[in-house]
Amino acid sequence: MPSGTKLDDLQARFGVAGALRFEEAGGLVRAVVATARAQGDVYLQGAHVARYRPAGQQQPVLFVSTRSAFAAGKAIRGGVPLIFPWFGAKADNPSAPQHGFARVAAFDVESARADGDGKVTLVLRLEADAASRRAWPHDFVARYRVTMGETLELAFEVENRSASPFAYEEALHTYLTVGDVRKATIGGLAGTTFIDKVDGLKRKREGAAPIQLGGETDRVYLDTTATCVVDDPVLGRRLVVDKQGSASTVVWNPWNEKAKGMADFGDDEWPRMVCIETANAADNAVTLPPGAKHETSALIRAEAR
Ligand code: TA6
Repeated sequence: MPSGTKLDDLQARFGVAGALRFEEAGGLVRAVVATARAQGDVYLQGAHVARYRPAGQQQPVLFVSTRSAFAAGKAIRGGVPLIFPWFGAKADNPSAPQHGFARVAAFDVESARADGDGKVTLVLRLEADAASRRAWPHDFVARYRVTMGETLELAFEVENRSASPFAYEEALHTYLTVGDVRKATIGGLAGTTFIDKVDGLKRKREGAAPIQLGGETDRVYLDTTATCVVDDPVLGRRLVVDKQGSASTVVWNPWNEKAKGMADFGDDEWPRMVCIETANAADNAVTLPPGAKHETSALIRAEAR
């Protein structure tokens, strides 16, 4: 439970009247963006962007389950979980938490600013500590820049503070809201090789047509820098995910059976979401020499069809 002083201190140092405030919700601290351009929430736990709705959009761009936990040590089911430093199961330790530790780690606020036209930028920071070193024996500093305005810009930078190189995986694990995933199509991945996690990790090649999901889908598309476009005829909009510094894109929907097995996901919520994840995973893991930095960013926007 954050102490009042922590909130008071954050508000005093980083709050911006009419644009950015800090509050406590469910024992977690969140930054709340509220401007003429956008509304959104960023939890300090996991630097988790849990809400984003630009002005003019009736429906939020990001999906969050109504069953999600908002509690210390629990990842929020939706928004943009920040996956680092491994994706999925940890290769050398199956008992390690899936998707690394960053998404439940306590980030600090490094800076915050609001510019004249309703855009808010928050920079959150995570440094290696004894706990992270036990899970992953490397020294790093991670900085996550979240910019909310007409678009949502997420930029995750990792710096190697160790004396030797290290390799890591990462993903901006973005849950997008769609009217009905069975009617939406995903463009941008034609001809791309992917690892099919619902078919024995087989490597397959995507066809030429825009992707339309027809069942549980869990694919890691490799060696792709492409912009993905989710065309949503039900909500009458397209969601565009541009990216830099990312060579993998993950597409995921649990579908009905898998959804039933997820305590923090409503049985009937799966048609309203699709994950388009800006990642570096599997063959595309990042190797950083000592002192080097790598930034992975996604620029997400909604546009009329
Ligand atoms: O990115 C897709 C995926 O790796 C799926 O395999 C599924 O596990 C999803 O992430 C959600 O993982 P989580 O640990 O948040 O339940």
